[in-house]
Amino acid sequence: MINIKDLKTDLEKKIQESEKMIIVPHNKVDFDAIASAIALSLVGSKYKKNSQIIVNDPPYIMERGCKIIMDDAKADFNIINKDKYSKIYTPEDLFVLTDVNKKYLISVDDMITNKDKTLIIDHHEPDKNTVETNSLYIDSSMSSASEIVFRLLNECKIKIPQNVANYLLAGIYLDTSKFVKNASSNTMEVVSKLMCCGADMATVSNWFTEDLESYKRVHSLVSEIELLKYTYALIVANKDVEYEKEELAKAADEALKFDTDAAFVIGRLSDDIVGVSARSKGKVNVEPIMQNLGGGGNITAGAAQIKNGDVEEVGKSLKKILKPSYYVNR
Ligand SMILES: [Mn+2]
Repeated sequence: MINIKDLKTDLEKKIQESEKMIIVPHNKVDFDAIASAIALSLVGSKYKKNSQIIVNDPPYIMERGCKIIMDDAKADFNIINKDKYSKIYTPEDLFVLTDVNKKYLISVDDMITNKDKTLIIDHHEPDKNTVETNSLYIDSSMSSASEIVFRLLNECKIKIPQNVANYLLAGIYLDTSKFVKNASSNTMEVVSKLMCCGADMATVSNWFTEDLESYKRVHSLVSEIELLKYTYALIVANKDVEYEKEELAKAADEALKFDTDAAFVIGRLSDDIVGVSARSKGKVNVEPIMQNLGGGGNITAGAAQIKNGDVEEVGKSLKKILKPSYYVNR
């Protein structure tokens, strides 16, 4: 658990000592990353400091809803790519990472050199790839970075405008899988307060409508499901089709709708990389299974990438690994 007062004191001090604040969400921004980033720049505004949000994703990989938010926000907030930022970069800039703490998930890793000028706000566990800083505010008991940043704004007594309230609600809605996972009573209290700021559930849920083509691809993956021993489910995709990591993850989520405790989806991500996505309902720990394939994760979700792998070969080795010993004793 983090102390929001400590976070407020630390961030405000760092903002006051810096010319500008550079806010860094993870690559392939999602609602939680972009919403928490936009909301954070309100803290900069309180101190009349210029803040820039770095989004370096090519537009074609961006989800429809994130594009809507970025278009809507660009009148009031500075969202720039790495190229544009490099023209105004100075080593004294304050970097604030949100919804991310790993070096390989951000675009400006090479520009962050001073750990006293770096602060991290996140709800994902740190590891050896975490960006170096003395200001690490990670709270995995929180539903989302949006929830943490909402509490921070509240602590700073910053009024949240209606559009930002909607973004933060979208961030929480995404990371709780529509209030099903990790939504504590505290989370729902934040949701209620956001609605008092004018956030509207219908507007936000409309940002989550799916792209039909991607839906079809995910569902054709799910139709390949094979139920294995010990109620594990396996999907081995056609090796001639290239998938997005997110599509494999969605198919694994879908597969859990059936009578299975854990689902694994294997598909080709690029010419030479095979991806594996794993999901569990909680009885099976998928983390060590993914570690076996060189990846990682937690009990209910994990992934691995195999360089120069073959989809079918990975399927065979996974079948050998799947033993009842991965059931968590309760
Ligand atoms: Mn998040």
